[in-house]
This record gives sequence, C-alpha cells and structure tokens, in this order.
Amino acid sequence: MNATRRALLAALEDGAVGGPTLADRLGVSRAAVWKQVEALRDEGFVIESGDEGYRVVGVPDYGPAALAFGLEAPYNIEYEAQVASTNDRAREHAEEGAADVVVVADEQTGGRGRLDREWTAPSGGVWASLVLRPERPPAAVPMYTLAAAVAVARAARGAGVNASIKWPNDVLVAGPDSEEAKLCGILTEMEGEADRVSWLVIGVGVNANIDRKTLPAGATSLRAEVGDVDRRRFLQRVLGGVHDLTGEGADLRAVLDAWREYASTLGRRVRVETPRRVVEGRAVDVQFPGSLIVETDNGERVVHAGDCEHLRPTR
Ligand code: BT5
Repeated sequence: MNATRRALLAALEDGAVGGPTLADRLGVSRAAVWKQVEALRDEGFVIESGDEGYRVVGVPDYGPAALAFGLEAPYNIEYEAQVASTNDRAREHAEEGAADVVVVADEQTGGRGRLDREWTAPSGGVWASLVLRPERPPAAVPMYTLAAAVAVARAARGAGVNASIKWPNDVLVAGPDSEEAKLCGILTEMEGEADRVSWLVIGVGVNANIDRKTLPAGATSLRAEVGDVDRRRFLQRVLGGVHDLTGEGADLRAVLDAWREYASTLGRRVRVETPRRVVEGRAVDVQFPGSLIVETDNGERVVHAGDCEHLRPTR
C-alpha cells in the first residue's frame, strides 16, 4: 500500500475529515486525496462523502488496507492471497533490512512448522509473520514466542473459545472430554550476533475459518469451536497484543505473568523431548526467557526447548 493511502486511512480512523484538511495533512492535492479514496473504495471500503467530509462506514473483510485500518500497532501490512510460507517472505524482508512488517496470506502452499515439519494452511486461516528488529540479546527471543502465544490465547478467548497455551508455542482448545486440540502454532526464527538480535520473524498460524476435516488429526479451528470469526479483528487483536507485550519500553518479564495466566501446561504431568534427552515429570513453572521447570523423580530440570506432551494423570 502506498504511503499516501496509508496516511489517508490513518486520518479517517477517528471519523469524518474534510477533503481540504486531508490534503493539507497529507501534503498532497485534493485530487490526489480523491484518487486514493477511489482506490480504497475499489478495495471494498465504503466511504461516504458528506458535509463533514469523507467518512469510512464499511471496511472490507480482509486484505492489506482492511488490516491496516484500526490496527493498534506500528506495523506495515503486506498481504498476499497465496504464498508458499509467510515466514519465508518475512525472512526475505528481514534480510533486506525491513522492520515492523507483517506478511499476511489467505493461503500458504508450503507452510512450515518447527524442525521443518509441514504446516497445513488452507484459505480461511490467519497466517501471519511479523518482522521485528528489537534491541535485545538473542537469549531473550523465546519471550517473543510466549508473547505471541498469549496474544493469540487472548484473541481466541475474546472470540469465545476456551483457549490455553501448551509450552512453549501451541494454543490449544480443550474439548468436553478434556482432549486438547491444536488451534495455533508459532514459529519464531531469528538471526543475530552474540549480544544483539539482527532480525526476528514471528510466524503465527491460527486455524480460523476452516473446516476441521481439512486439518490434520488433533487440530481444531475457530469455525469448529464457535463459528466463523472476523479475521481482520482477530489478527488486529493478536498484533496489538504482541506490540503491547514486546514493543519499545515494554517490560518483557510481564510476559511471563500473562503466559502463566493462560498456560495449561503448569501443574500437569509432561513429557518433553529435547534435542538431547527426554524429561518427564510435573511442570511447575516457567522462567525467563521462557524455559519450563519440570519436577522429576531426580529433582528439578530446566528445559529451554523441546516438544512437550501433556500426559494424562495417572490414577
Ligand atoms: C508449529 O510447529 O506449531 C509452528 C507452526 C507455525 C505456522 C505459521 S503459519 C504462518 C507462518 N508461516 C509458516 O510457514 N509457518 C508459520 P510444530 O510445533 O512443529 O507443529 C507442527 C505439527 O503440527 C505438524 O507436524 C502437524 O502434526 C501439526 N499441524 C500441521 N498443520 C496444522 C494445523 N493447521 N493445525 C494444527 N496442527 C497442525
């Protein structure tokens, strides 16, 4: 989206604004304002022009301008109907020096999970990857994954879904039989030096308006749980949440408290496969920068990364 159109949308967020005022504020001619208003109408915005000026009265469902309109985070949106993987696109941007860009797609044909696993991502989901360049050490990066999981869990609960977080990066929904199904996965990738992150890509995949039968076993969707959601509002809440928790000046330690609030892993018996060993015991807490503390028969273990399975309680 060009800069004038973006500025125009931002100017119209709080209500009607006159054409001459817009031209002044944007530093362009009235004809240029009119041209951008027409372009937004072509994208599906309903914009009235009355005595008070231009007013947005309808926003399209999804797309770059729709996602930018009312977004409470300083991110630029790039929208694609279809890509292989939003993380791959985001990495390209990151390598070119971009920051605060979100790549959003309706459908991914080569979505990736951790460890090169496949991620099923048909049309109707929320597939988004955020490029950040935080002034933080690489060791703090797992906190961003936790923050994204908190933001998704909050947005899902806002949509009426009883979502919780499985350490470290899955958002799950418990069914009536307390069987848990996966609603969202998060893939965080980064490049950095010893003391500073160069770039960070947080890829969030939420099964939104998708039939459960098109997803792998063990998955669920917002559609299956509560019916279709407004993907625009949902993703805006997620992005706003990530920004609130991690943006400039945010205290990353607050992420841990928020995470504990939504976690379903704490207090449970777990089996965590790490690259080097298997740790089994009771998950008791999470600590900076997102490590899980597991009480085992041989004492407490701190697990930094791995695949976590919730075990059923033994009777
Ligand atoms: C994840 O990996 O959970 C991270 C998934 C990240 C996906 C997002 S979408 C936007 C961005 N662009 C990308 O290319 N990726 C990110 P992991 O913990 O490794 O889980 C992968 C496993 O989840 C697979 O092996 C399947 O068993 C299962 N799975 C695959 N697709 C799924 C889906 N849509 N819903 C639930 N489970 C799925």
